[in-house]
Amino acid sequence: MAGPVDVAGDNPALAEQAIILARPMTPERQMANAIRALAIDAVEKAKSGHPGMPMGMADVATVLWTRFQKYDAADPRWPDRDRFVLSNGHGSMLLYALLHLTGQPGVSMEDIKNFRQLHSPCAGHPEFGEAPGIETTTGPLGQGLATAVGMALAERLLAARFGKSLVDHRTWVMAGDGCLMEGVSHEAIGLAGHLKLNKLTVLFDDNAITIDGSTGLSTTEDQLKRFTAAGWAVRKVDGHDPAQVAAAISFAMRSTKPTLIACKTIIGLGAPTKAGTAGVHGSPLGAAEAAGAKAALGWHEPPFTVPADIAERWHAAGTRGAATRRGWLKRLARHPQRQEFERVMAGKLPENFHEAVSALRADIAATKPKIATRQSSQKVLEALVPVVPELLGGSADLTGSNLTLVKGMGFVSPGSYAGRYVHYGIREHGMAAAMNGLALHGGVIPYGGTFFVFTDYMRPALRMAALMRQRAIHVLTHDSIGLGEDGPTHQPVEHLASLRAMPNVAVFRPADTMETAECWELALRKTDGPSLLVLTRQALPPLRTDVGENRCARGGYVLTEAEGPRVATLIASGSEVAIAMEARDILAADGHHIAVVSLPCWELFAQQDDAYRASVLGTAPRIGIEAACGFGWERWLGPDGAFIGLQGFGASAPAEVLYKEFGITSDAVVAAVKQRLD
Ligand SMILES: Cc1ncc(C[n+]2csc(CCOP(=O)(O)OP(=O)(O)O)c2C)c(N)n1
Ligand SMILES: [Mg+2]
Repeated sequence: MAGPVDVAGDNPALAEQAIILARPMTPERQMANAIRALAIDAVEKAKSGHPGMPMGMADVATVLWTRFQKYDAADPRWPDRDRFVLSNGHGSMLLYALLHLTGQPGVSMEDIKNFRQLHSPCAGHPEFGEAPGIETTTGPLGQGLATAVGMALAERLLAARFGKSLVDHRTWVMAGDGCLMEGVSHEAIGLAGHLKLNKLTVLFDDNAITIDGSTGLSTTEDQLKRFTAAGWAVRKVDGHDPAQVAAAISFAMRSTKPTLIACKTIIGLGAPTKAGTAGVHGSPLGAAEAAGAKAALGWHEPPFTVPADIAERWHAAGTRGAATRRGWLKRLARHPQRQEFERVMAGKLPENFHEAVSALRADIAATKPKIATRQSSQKVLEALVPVVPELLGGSADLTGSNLTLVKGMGFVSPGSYAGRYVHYGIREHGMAAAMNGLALHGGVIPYGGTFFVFTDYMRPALRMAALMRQRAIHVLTHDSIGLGEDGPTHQPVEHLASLRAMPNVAVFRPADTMETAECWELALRKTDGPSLLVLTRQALPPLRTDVGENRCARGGYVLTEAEGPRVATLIASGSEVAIAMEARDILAADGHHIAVVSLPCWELFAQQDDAYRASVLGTAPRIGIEAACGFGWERWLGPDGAFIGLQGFGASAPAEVLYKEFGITSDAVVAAVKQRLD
């Protein structure tokens, strides 16, 4: 189209913006503008990033961080601080600006200048561990909100255990249109509303813009009604009016329900032509628009410069909580549960943990139970839940199948948080994300159950646990065609391979009760990532009665050595180890010397030294046996190996029938070995 474009006419947000920017300048607005300016500068310099969200939510953030949020910049890890979660993580510059301006360690102006560059703590999206004030990694929309539900729940649980004098803080979430459109938000708000997590507040960046344009392109939902229906209190405010925002936050702090505050904002507030459009969502403003924005905001500083008086105000905000923290430290010092509080917050297991595991293993060795490994897991929990009080169990509505509940745990229920078991409901993604929040908060060790096949529904949160290296333990039962009649919708086939491919995750598939106890011990001791316990529905024979070393700790080991020079090595995990043992017996009767290797955890086995691995795997032909697809097995089997498993999906029939149908039998193993002997 030729001729000048009537920008104001094309973009109705600009008229609204003009009214907002005409409001009298206040110190508070200047503080918000410091956030905007840093976001503009950092994104310009990086030539990538998302200026729109920080510019839109700067006023809300300023109200929250200067008047309400409890924190002390001097100690960002203070256990009783409020948690702040930027669920719309693309707006990361908002968080980095806040951390820098309030004087928190780890985010210098130099770091902000290196936004999105290698080794800068100011990564594209906030990453847990990059600076102490970053509470969680966010970016996959909706998950931050679901993670925050776990943090808010952890607060309630610890307050019930240690009392209000040590644990009394809130959880604040910023979330955008995208977070609230994602399915996981449904699970998260449903759980939080039901459990009455009233110290959880969501500040919704209600700007009605996403990447493709107006939210009207894809949604007509009434978020206030949706949250109300889920048991939340709701408020709607002008997100550029600090008085309205403050009033709504005060309301939220008195509410007996979790609260949604829909903050009507203009994305990219200040940008002279692009404000209120998708054009400011995720790309630099460009020199002219950036200069225009700063002029419109009344900001006349060079890039990356905050005037002393504004910097001083922000610094003062960062020390607002100092006296509160000192008071808390005094209370902690004379608190009768001080040691226990410090232990659980540090994530250390109790001193008698080792003893409890030893006693359990002695019992297993003596009783030799022939049970499903899901039952073995329950046996482990019966022994360990009483000695590890920070263990918090739960299941996504499969308690009786996952066997995740043991006597005496008590239930977490709306308004009552002294129990140790959560009915997460049929919300796998929400459960796994909440478990991440529980782990990140600290003071509890979450474990949760579902069917192994439904890890598909929680995979995004498993991935986040892995990325953040959080100790979340998943009890995943019904682990193969061995579950039988429920059929291929419920039979995992590719799940072992796909989860083994995920970095930092320990996938454990124990073969009997002793291995289950060992794997549980390893999962509890693993503080640098999630553990998945992959367990059977069907009973398995006991294979181990030794009680010394935790043999699963090396990931794989020779369960039974050949009685002469090996002619073949059978390698299996979980339920198929027993099949390998049967095959070994048949072959032994024919005078063949066969070793059986149990391989419960590939990740740990891969970490062993070459010599150990070589000694376990041997030089004889190797046969891998697993009731799953063989993807990845070539790693252990080598070029001469054979894999006995599945080529495709399972079927609906009794387990024994399926094992025969798919040829996962000792006879098939014997045949494969004999073929290699000829
Ligand atoms: C699960 C997921 N899907 C897609 C994306 C890519 N993405 C990043 S931001 C965004 C739009 C978000 O819209 P909104 O939350 O309204 O953010 P705003 O533009 O208002 O800042 C999308 C689709 C993502 N980060 N996560
Ligand atoms: Mg939006």
